[in-house]
Amino acid sequence: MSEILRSAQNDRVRGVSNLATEAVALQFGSRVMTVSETIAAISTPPGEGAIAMVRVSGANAIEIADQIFRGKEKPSRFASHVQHLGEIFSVENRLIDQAVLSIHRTPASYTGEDLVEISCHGGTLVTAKVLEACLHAGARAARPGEFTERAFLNGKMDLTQAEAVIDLIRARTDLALRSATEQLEGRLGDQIRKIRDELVALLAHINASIDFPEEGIAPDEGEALCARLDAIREGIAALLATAHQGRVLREGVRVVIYGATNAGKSSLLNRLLGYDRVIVSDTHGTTRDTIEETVNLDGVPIRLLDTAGLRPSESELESKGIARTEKSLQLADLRLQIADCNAPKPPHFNSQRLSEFNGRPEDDSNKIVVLNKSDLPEDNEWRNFPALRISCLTGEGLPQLQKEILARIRQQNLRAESAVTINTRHRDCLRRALESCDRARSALGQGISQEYVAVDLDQGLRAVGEVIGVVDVEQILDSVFNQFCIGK
Ligand SMILES: Nc1nc2c(ncn2[C@@H]2O[C@H](COP(=O)(O)OP(=O)(O)OP(=O)(O)O)[C@@H](O)[C@H]2O)c(=O)[nH]1
Ligand SMILES: [Mg+2]
Repeated sequence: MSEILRSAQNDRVRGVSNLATEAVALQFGSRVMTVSETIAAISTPPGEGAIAMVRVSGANAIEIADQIFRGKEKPSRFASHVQHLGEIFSVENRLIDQAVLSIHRTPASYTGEDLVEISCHGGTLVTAKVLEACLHAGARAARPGEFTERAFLNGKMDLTQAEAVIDLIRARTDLALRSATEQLEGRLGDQIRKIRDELVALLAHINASIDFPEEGIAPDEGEALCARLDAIREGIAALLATAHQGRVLREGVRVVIYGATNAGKSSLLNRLLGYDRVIVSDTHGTTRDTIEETVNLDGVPIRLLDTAGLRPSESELESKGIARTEKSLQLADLRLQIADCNAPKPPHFNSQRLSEFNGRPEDDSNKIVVLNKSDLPEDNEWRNFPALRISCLTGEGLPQLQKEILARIRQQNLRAESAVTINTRHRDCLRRALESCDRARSALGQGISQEYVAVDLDQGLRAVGEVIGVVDVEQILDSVFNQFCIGK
């Protein structure tokens, strides 16, 4: 590559990065204004507890602490990050509670702003009064997730890290927790930045060849560009492939128990849960609605669904329940079809892969057939029938069933092996990025004008940037931070 091309490329790289930074500043315009307001919220869950915490963040946070706190010293004289015992007073000068207060000076705080944390006694009224004192002293009530939003706006974390905070709070298994922790540490963000940097460099190269057409792009260089783009596409596709696992980590594997009435569906749910969650009785059609509970099976979060038993029904109520069963089955990752081995085989049961419910052909790949009540004599119709035999009464066969559930989950690649997984928002951005890269790749391969390639790459760059919140951030901020609780 000639000197002039190289220097032009460097200019371009700078140009693209500067453009991205400017975009952030411009689009944050309205939010930057609101950031100067001081916010306050109760950061601990509602209800009674030993301790509750009220947080205040913003330019006036320490001044507000000075107004409401009385101790040996004023909070404004405290060293950062050191707790002090004192008393909280209302604006009417009434004692509210004894409390421990610490200040965290900007920028070394969670939000990046001056932050005050007040730990008071965990009564509903006490906490509300401490918050009220902060609001009277000049703070405004924080929106859900606003503390973390400020951390993001102040550059303390990228968007994927902010989202990891929610995942961390909601994690139900060790693996989900590890995944959230790693995302919080920035592992996903690092991978996205790497892809983004490569796209920026590639785009810069192509832009340089547009600006200096006489230099052109040599044929062998064209091949190298294609190879670089292919590598970028592979990186995006690899991250996209973790979407399924990400959903499982966040939401759990959907396992639906279904079958004829009285087969023992509710009994199985109770058995797998380890306690009596659902009513069990020998009346056919006991369960009318779908009931969902989560269990942790060897580190995999499982969303177990008990459903209304399948049978031709005259009752409108029961038909509604059966319609819900059908809907759950459509969304299932894994289906447990259960039958009573002591009763005759229901019509269509698993024969010619026809659905027991509607007689339509069925996909068997994500189905485990279970014969329940193995403690009772087996009806002749079930002789040699291939199915897992269990007894919800004695517990026989249940360990094997659990093993089979885990094996199927592994088979379907639902179990996350890698701790870096993406969520639905990331998937949407990365899908668009991949599409843009695909368009750029085919244009590049066909020798179509470089301008078109550059437009596609630019779109890809923006879509990748959205994942970490580098461009066009405003519209996605609300959807991210609205999921938080107030005070986080
Ligand atoms: N002997 C024996 N009885 C069982 C077993 N599992 C369940 N039952 C009995 O079978 C009857 C039906 O059990 P449920 O769990 O309510 O069955 P279900 O499939 O949820 O029934 P519906 O909700 O009506 O569709 C109850 O009387 C249970 O006690 C088992 O393994 N052995
Ligand atoms: Mg039931």
